[in-house]
Amino acid sequence: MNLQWYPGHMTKAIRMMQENIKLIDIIIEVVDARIPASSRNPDIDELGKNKFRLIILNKADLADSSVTKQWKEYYEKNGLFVMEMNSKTGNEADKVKELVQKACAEKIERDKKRGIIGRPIRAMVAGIPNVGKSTFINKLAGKASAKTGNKPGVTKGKQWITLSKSMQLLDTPGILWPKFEDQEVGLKLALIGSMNDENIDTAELACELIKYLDRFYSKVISEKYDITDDQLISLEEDQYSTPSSRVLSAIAINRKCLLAGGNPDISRAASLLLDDFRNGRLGKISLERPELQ
Ligand SMILES: Nc1nc2c(ncn2[C@@H]2O[C@H](COP(=O)(O)OP(=O)(O)O)[C@@H](O)[C@H]2O)c(=O)[nH]1
Ligand SMILES: [Mg+2]
Repeated sequence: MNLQWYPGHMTKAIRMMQENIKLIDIIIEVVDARIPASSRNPDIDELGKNKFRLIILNKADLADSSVTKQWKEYYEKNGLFVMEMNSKTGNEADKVKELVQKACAEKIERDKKRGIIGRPIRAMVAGIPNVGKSTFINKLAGKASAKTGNKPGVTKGKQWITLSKSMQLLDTPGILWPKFEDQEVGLKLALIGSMNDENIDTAELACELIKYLDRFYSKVISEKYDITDDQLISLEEDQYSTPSSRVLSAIAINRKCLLAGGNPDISRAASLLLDDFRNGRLGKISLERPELQ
């Protein structure tokens, strides 16, 4: 998928959001639990300032659960309702519906005082591309009622999905765009695979991942690819190498990613590492922590 956004798309997306926000009580904002800050757009705070709010820390199955817990506490401190979730294989739809009712308790109470009973809560899902909005909607609806895939889906007209007698969901999610101005944000979106790898130097990206993992998950790479300290020391003979490029060389050698002359194929090793990370084969890893925000 291509995450290039142009001013025209952004304006159109904002207009759509503004239009749809008028119709709803609560915004359910889906973010990627591995990078909750980078997969959010702070404009949502302005757009949804008069709405109830629920943040879904989605793809929690791929994130470090202790860090996800910290994120939950962090956003709750900021007055938001928060839930971690695995929309793909999890079974948490009822819990979401319960939390929506809880988040909207004030409105339900207000309605009651005015003699309005049983008016359903209307919700809209929003988030940047690829965080799992469609998968989440499908899970909530209990059938394949929203398009999933790696491209933001386009649905014509407004359709409501009735989730229960007390909740309706707009079937078209609001599309937000990432904050590309920030290099770190772009890097993290690339790491989780939300940007097209075509225009990215994968070896450089893999080196960034290695540096981060070395800091927070120090044994993960050496254990996964059987790299020993002795092997890394022997690779120091290459005077142009850096600590992370030596790790990439070691991955290439140990996984037999070799060029015709027998030298390590760094770019293949980089792709292998990124692929293993993105598919959870390095374990549950979070790339952002609230204390570093
Ligand atoms: N592991 C995991 N993958 C997920 C989860 N939710 C969605 N996905 C995957 O993420 C990709 C993007 O999902 P999609 O719903 O199309 O994202 P959208 O662009 O926000 O609508 C798809 O390959 C989904 O299968 C989740 O909770 N866990
Ligand atoms: Mg979608």
